[in-house]
Amino acid sequence: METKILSVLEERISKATENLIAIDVMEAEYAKLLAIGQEKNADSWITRSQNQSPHCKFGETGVCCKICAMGPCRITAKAPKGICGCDVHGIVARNYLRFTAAGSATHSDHGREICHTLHETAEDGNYKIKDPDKLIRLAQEWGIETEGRDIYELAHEVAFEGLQEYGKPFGTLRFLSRATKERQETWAKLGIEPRAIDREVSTSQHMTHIGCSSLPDVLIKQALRAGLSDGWGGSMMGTEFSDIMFGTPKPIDTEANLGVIDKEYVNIMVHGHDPSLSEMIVEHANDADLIALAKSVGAKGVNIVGICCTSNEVTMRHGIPMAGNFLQQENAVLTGAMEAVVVDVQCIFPALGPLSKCFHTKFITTSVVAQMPDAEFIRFNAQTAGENARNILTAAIENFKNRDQEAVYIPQMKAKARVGYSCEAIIKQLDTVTSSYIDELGTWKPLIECIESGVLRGAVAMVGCNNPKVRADFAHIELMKKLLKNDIILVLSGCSAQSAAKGGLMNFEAKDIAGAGIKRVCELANIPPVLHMGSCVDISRMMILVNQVADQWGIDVPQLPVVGCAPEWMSEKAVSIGNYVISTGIDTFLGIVPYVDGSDVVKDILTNQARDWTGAAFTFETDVDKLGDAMIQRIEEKRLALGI
Ligand code: XCC
Ligand code: SF4
Repeated sequence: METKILSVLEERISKATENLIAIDVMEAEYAKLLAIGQEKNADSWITRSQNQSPHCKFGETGVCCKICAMGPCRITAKAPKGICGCDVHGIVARNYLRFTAAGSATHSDHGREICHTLHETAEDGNYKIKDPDKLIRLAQEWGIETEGRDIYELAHEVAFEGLQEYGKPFGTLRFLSRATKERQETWAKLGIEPRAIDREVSTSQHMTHIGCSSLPDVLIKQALRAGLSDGWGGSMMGTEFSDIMFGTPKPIDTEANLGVIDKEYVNIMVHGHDPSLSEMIVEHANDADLIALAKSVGAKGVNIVGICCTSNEVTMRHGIPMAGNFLQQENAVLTGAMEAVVVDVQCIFPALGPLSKCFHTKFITTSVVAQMPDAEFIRFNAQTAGENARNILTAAIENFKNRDQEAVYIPQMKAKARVGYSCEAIIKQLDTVTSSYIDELGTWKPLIECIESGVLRGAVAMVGCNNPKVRADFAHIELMKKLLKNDIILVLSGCSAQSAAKGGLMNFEAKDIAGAGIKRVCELANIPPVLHMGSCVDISRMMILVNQVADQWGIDVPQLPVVGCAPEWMSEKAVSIGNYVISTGIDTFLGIVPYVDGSDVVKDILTNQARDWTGAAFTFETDVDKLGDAMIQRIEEKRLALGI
């Protein structure tokens, strides 16, 4: 009897998962690509990561200090203090703060570049204003006169004011006023309201210099502050100003996984984070003369595909297909069908240059911030952007004839995905399904009602990278499936979003693997069960979402049945994000433990004491199943506390 039920169930599941691509299917394809690479003497992250194992224990637990030249000092039972007398808690906390500050600086510098691009916009320039309404709303929010003004003059003033946020001598960040009153008061009371963005990074460096702070709680509070200056400062500006220039994302269909690379076309992979370059490439990819050139070399046209957050940016706005996420970057080259890899900043393997040399692929770097060996450097800047993009496209197209078409191997796997869920787009989608709020268009009330009634148990914001320490994409996809089955809706960004897209979870049909509640919501609202909210800087969208929801619900953010999760994270940026997410009052679950294991005090602050400060804390759990259970349990605890 039992077996019969089981087989019926299994049949149902296998039918439902027809549209999903299983991880072992993906892995079998990657293995084929790896073998192709080995024949060409290419190395890969898999072999390099084996060579690096086991990792240095001192580094891994955070107990090695090389902040001054008396060191490096490594803390052991025999040597419990550094030469200056700093104990293990001070060392671990200082390392943690520096790690955070680097992440905050990286996101924020990306945001600053976007401000500069906004400052370059012109009626007849390379960059224009695509969402003037959003620009006007933001200008009004900042108290800038909008009446009767030229849109570009206004854009330049807003960009200038944005740039001021990086170094203003007095006051705190403008965007803090977007948080709930309770959040603002909590930050003020704790003394972690971020001042100018660069100031928080500099102060973090200052505090960790030899002879400054070594009290762990003081250092971790500064890490929260530096994180907040990213999430509610640099990243938020990156998101808002990108929307103003390139358009605020709305739902759009696309495809994901290596099968989006097309043998008949000139393939160009855009990779990195800053959309200024990729936007230009997408804009010119269909120029008539370039298409003619592509045809003249025997290709059907030009096919742009994305990797990492650059991919998220262009897929959200143009439906450009996603070739994959962080640990997929080498695979895309290994297909042998990539004419050019064009990169901007962040998360680009320096391995791509040497790897490209094993094929006909051109590896083109474009930013002074990210220069690497075996690359062609085409310096990209806002004034010459159109011309730069056309030169890059031309070089890629001309390279098509050098491809060894016989040796090409493109795994034929790709999944459909619907992407483009900015806050504006989600609200609009909710408006279309409910008539009872017709006079309250633009509210989160339908969503609140779904959660309050228990149709949706809660939400998880799943974000972050891949990490060779764990099976690539496995934690992302398994957790998503588990949460969906439990009627917990997902909002995604970064490489987590690409995991979902590659596996088919951003397809509308994926609702069939979800619980009855989510399934109903998906059908009513015509949305997939996991919503792509964008790149990593776009986690700022999630911060706005939860604060507006809390505000309209009339409760505080830490009370919401919502948690954050980065199951496979690896970058400094991810830790900066974690800090601002817990500071915003959202419990955050990490599947990889940061370098803090060496200090029980620091670990306790992050996983425990932080909750007394901000209403939220970290949970570190490397077992995927337990991580999922812990999130579900936390969400249910929050529901119970709310009496819903
Ligand atoms: Fe990088 Fe943003 Fe991580 Fe992906 S998720 S590996 S940081 S691309 Ni942000
Ligand atoms: Fe050693 Fe102190 Fe210098 Fe760190 S700051 S390297 S613990 S002496």
